[in-house]
Amino acid sequence: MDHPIDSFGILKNSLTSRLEGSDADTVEKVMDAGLAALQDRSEIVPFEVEEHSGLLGMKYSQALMDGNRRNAEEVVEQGLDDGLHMVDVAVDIVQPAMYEIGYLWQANRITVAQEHLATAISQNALARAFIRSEFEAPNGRTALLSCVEGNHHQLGLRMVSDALETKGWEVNYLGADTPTNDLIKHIDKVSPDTLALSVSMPYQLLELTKLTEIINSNFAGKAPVVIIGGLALNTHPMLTKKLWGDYHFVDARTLLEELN
Ligand code: B12
Repeated sequence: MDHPIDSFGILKNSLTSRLEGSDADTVEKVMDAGLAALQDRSEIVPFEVEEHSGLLGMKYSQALMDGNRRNAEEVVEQGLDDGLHMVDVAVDIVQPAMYEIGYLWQANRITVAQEHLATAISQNALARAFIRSEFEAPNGRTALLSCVEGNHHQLGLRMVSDALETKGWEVNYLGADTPTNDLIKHIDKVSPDTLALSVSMPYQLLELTKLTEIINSNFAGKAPVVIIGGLALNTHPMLTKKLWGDYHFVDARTLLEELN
């Protein structure tokens, strides 16, 4: 993936070379302001980074910055030793650190390779937390979880899946970017009680719309309960008022607390 700063610079050169006089000046000023905002991290860090959970959160973040898997896993182990539930480790420690990785990538302060490494480290760390978890007895409920077609961000949905599994759900976790038609066939095949869909980028809401329309028409009367979540919905809360699903939850812990 290209850095937004590089892409923005290319866009600026391309636009200004095609324009003349005051049009070119205006576009140049607008693009320079955009570039300056991207370079100044204070302009682009919204609320989530402020929510680091204390020392463990900071240590975990540092371990990701350093690309140090062992340190990251030690932080997770420490959190569990201190009595944190796996979901708290995921939501309070791993998630904010991954958000921070996103801002650092956006600000061109870390490379795509470092971001990939941070994701891989977090996947391992979460797996360690999962195997140390206590699981409630099976509750007879089933969930099928998938990112919508085109969404490659699967770590958050994995947290949701793991959280449900600790509560006794039987989960069918498909991960990233399931083609809509195949997902429909799979819903038909496994008939889950609940379908959990993840959407990270605003444009992926189009695929969510298409998917939920097909579900409503294909499975009329016996459609699964649809739960939606992901960054696209969290950053545009006005979109979440049951436009697509039956429920929306902002993170894995809220889902556990509020889903009946
Ligand atoms: C890692 C990463 C990637 C990896 C993902 C790898 C993987 N295996 O998952 C890869 C390299 C694939 C990637 C690609 C891209 N990425 Co990216 N990526 C990230 C990053 C740094 C972390 C994602 C993550 O793991 N977050 C942590 C998880 C735990 O948080 P979460 O997803 O929000 O999940 C929680 C809640 O949202 C909720 N939730 C999520 N799903 C669901 C579902 C249900 C049912 C429920 C109830 C709740 C729920 O619960 C979760 C757990 O609590 C984010 C930064 C960020 N802010 O997230 C950028 C980010 C999302 N990416 C971004 C971009 C721009 C891209 C690309 C377009 C880059 C490019 N030019 O190619 C592509 C698009 C790929 C695609 N088509 O989807 C931007 C999006 C900006 C925007 N406009 O929205 C971000 C925000 C980075 C940034 N600051 O600019 N990316």
